[in-house]
Amino acid sequence: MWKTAVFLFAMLCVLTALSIVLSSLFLYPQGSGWWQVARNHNQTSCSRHDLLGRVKIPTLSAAHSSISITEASFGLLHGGGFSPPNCKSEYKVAIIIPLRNRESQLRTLLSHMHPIWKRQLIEYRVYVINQIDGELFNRGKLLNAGVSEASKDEQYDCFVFHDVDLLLENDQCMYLCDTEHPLHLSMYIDIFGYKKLDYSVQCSFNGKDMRNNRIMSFGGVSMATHTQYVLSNGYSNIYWGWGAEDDDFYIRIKNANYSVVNPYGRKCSYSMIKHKRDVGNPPNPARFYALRNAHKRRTKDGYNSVKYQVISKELLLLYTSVTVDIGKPSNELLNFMRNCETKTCPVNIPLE
Ligand code: UD2
Ligand code: MN
Repeated sequence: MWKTAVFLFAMLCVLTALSIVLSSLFLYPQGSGWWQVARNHNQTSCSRHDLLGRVKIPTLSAAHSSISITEASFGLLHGGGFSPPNCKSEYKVAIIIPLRNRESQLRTLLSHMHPIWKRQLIEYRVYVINQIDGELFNRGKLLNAGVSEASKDEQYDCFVFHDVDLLLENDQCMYLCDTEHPLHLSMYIDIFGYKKLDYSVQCSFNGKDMRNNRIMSFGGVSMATHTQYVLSNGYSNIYWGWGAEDDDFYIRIKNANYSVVNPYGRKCSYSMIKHKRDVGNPPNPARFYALRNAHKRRTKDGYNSVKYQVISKELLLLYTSVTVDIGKPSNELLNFMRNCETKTCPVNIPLE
């Protein structure tokens, strides 16, 4: 009796071993052992068969319907993150959205973009960086704070800097960084008649004219790897109010010896949600002066010097919400800005 039991047990062991060897030979042929199966499942690079090409831009009410919010949140991790279940994404991407008082646009953006990002099979998480009320808006400083806060959660190797009002029109425009160069995705926008934005021609970095009547903007949606961001020293912190912080970032990138690329061309076209200039974000009168001197400040003022306080951090269904106090411009800087508005800008711009 016990002999039969031992025999059956031995047979079971042999059969199990055999099935493991065979499955590792046929199912996982690249020399991987069965013990690596769980890991290898996730090591496969992602094939993006489910992309649709052009996508419909939602109306406001459609974007805010419970169907579209449910679709957007489906399969997301708490805090607005996603990891493709069957393959490995090339980068860990943090999508950073600077925000103040534009919650309705945020809902439209995320209900439109989450399904696209999921189809793109990228590993990502959305961080919304809210500036507390009251002072002049500062997009650059918020983005620096965003990179710093996201980096406390994970070792992200790719960062997207995303305006809240830009809706992508084609899901083949991939939100993946390039190790060689930073990317600018939002070069074709409906409100500019899809005229290609220009920043690369005749940009002189020694303080001469840099605009030459072109629609010049490096804002909207841009991307950098962690290394590119650190070597460029991120955004300048001194642009309070509207304008030029994006072009300053471009100058930093060029000074760090990178170019800017857009591998997807016109596929990366966007619709901008209609909006007026916000209260608390008037055009910064010192912006052109600051831009002309951007190359001089870039090592002292930027990601390496950003100061802010985290007021709260919440993991919500569609995003991680980080509210920060980024302070306000010093009296010296405010005086400088006033001078630029009324007279000419004084020579040295304060760095706080
Ligand atoms: C352009 C740039 C933008 C930025 C800005 C100058 C493009 C497509 N966009 O946008 O990236 O460089 O010029 O500063 O070139 N925001 C709030 N609340 C506010 C103010 C701003 O949430 O009170 C955020 C929001 O994410 C918004 C972004 O900042 O999308 C840029 O502000 P904007 O949309 O008013 O500026 P716009 O469209 O001229
Ligand atoms: Mn806008």
